[in-house]
Amino acid sequence: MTDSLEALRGEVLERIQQANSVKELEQLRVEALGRSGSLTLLLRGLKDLPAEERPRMGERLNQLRRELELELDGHLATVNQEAKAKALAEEKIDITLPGTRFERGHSHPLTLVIDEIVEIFSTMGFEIARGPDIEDDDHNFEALNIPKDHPARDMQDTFFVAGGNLLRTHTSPVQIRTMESRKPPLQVIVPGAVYRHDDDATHSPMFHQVEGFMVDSNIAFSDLKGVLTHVLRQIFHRDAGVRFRPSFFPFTEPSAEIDIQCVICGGGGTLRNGQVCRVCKASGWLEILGAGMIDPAVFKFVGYDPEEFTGFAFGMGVERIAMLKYGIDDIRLFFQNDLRFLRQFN
Ligand code: 2NM
Repeated sequence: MTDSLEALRGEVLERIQQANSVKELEQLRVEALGRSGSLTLLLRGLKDLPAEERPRMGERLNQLRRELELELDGHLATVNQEAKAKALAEEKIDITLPGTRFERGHSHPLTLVIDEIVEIFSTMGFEIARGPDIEDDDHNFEALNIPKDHPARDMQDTFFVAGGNLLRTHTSPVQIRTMESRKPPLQVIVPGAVYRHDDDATHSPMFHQVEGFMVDSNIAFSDLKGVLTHVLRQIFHRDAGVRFRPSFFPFTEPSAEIDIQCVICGGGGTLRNGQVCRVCKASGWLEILGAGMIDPAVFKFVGYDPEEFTGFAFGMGVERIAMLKYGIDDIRLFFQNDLRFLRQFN
């Protein structure tokens, strides 16, 4: 029995040393010290010994049980400690690492130009109005003195939607709605998206305008000239020449097209290398604005007395201005969302 005891002691102590998990150690405890464990079996064998040997052997077995329990507990603590240290090392957070950087966005180039134009007019006392992209025939055409057979009404230019409505082809219907609901004096600009059936390097089916008007009891063509000359010089940051040419719009009379001296060649029509300026086609001038004195027919539609009020109105294309300002030769770049293009405006 002494031999079995020593053999059991050696085996269990070795297995305790080799165990490296809580689970293994608990299993070992059951196998060695449990109710049907090896040590318990030896204890049961005591009754077969001669009576005088039993107390001594019993005492040795109890001693071994205490020794093994101590070893098990000790090793269990070591294994637990090691597991904890390992978890801590693996889960360590380095709070000195830099955080995830989120890229900061910025305004679209067209937004930059619209904001700039709006700011210039705001400084002169103009308010900003907005209206629906989907309009009716009355506000988009009829009120603006555009007759039923006018080429601007051609199916090829206008996008129609269900119910006889259409996508506004200019922001003028907002001017009409403003005049319908309010009385002069009024100084209003209307920035916004407009839609025309057109698609090439200089035309997009959706583009942006800033239109506006000023109506009061004594507005003259000289007011139009002064306001719009100032605005153009502000937009292009130049002491550039400004030129007014007679033109025609159904909604204004008289009407003008307004040019600014070419921002590329400076008005000379040729580049420094002697080649002709392709942007102004060697003319030295860029058409940038349409304007005129609001036609009495428009005033009658909105319920103003043309004998009491006069006013001027104007319209400009935002994309064209942005292309000239930034030297962009294809309008489609504004709508392709290519970050290599857009990031240049950060
Ligand atoms: C332009 C050119 C000339 C214009 C006219 C009006 C309204 F509604 F007051 F009659 N709004 N905008 C106008 C006049 C627009 O764009 C080239």
